[in-house]
Amino acid sequence: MPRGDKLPLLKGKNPFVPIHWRPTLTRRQFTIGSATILFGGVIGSRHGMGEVAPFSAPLPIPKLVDAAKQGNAVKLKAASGRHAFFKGKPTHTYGYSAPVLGPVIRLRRGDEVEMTVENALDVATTTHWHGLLVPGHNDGGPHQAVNPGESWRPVLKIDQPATTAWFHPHLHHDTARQIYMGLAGMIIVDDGFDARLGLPRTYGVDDLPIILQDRSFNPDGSIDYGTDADSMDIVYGARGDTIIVNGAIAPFAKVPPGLVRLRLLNGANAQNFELRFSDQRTFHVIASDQGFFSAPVAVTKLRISPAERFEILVDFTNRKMVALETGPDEAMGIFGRVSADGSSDYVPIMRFEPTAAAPMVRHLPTRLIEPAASNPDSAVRRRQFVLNSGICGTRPAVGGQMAMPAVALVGINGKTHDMSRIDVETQLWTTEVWEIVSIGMPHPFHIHGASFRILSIEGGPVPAHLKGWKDVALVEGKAELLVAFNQPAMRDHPFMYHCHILEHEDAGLMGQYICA
Ligand SMILES: [Cu+2]
Repeated sequence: MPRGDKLPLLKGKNPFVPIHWRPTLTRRQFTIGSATILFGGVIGSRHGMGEVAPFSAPLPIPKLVDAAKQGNAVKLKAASGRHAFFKGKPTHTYGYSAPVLGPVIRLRRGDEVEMTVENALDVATTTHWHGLLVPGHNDGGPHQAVNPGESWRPVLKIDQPATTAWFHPHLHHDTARQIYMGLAGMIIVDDGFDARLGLPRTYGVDDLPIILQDRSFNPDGSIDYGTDADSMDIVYGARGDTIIVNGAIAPFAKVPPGLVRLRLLNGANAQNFELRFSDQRTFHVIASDQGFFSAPVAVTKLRISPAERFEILVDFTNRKMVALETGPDEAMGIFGRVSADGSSDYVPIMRFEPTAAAPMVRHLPTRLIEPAASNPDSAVRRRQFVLNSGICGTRPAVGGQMAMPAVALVGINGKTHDMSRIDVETQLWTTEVWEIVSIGMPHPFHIHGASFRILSIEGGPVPAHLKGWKDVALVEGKAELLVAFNQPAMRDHPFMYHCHILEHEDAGLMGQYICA
């Protein structure tokens, strides 16, 4: 266990640097600038990558591992690999049984699945099942390090409503780098409801995994992480200038006309994606982190924060090509702008190209499921958690000045993470109200082994698409969560709660709770 190790050193390319620190870098430079798309130009030239035409590569569809079709035994091998983000420039990466990322694992509710994680890396790792409700000893948190050459074999009892979850490393002080190198994969929990509802569910055809990440690359194509020190990446989290979708830059996806289901996962270290379609069409959110809503929610924009998942239905009946775009990170104020003047503020990250085939699914259901009820009056206790990432000033405001951040303790309630300290004790089958307060900047707050509903944001109402059961929530200012504790965790394998900006987590913005 690398406790007490130095923090990974991060190379500074952070665009969220106050202007008086870096007077020349005022424009957020995505690899795909909207202007270059408009004029059919090339991308990547800023890095000397040569010509990479947008929408020239198909969206990679990770291999589907359907656990039930292989005796409910799933093997994952964490290993180094090589993956060509740029043609002719293979990049050193990490992946699970793949050069980068990993398979999409489908698990059925009611099944017991033996997962085997083999560590073929030259460093220790852990594998956390983010969003699966399993006991602490199976959760894959920082206490479950798997050393190089060793394997870990938890047996997971799957008993939760259908959802889109994911898996990723959680080794304390090395989580951010390992995920940035490529270790992440999606999990689909299936309970049969989507078939009954007539939702799109043909994997890779009208049911697509969309794993959104951002990366910085060096001119030789290598991933730019951990080579130089820049405290700004720790303060704001590492944010790259190139967006990748399932490991590809600006891919296209052929889709059938009619309704297509996208399982969106923000697998970025720190970036909030502000999604919309280039024609600003309406689409429907049908599920968040912990499952389906009672009814689809119509939106034209959707913010997805690190580790969040949303399932959306997009109607391609008009057979027109359309790009999925991301805009300025509104949670980051002036430093989240794509362009300095805010004019060309959205950039395309991939394109959907409807085919001439017949639509597979035409009708949007009006009702989905009846999610488990939640009653704030049932809460047995109220707690407050103050998340501080070490910035003493207020969040950056548009047009505002920000003071030089003072060095402050990174932690929760004034305590930096300590693997030997249990911070909170909860009781099984109870609910509590957790009030989360973000200091310095918005933090995406995640709780292991539990699901919650957002009761209020800044004391006010919650938007419809954030009212479902979740396990991570971006907290700007203050939010109240009603947390349901239905999984046990003992002292030797406690559950974590933490900020999912991975550099914050590694720096100690994390606590531990037990549940019995
Ligand atoms: Cu944070």
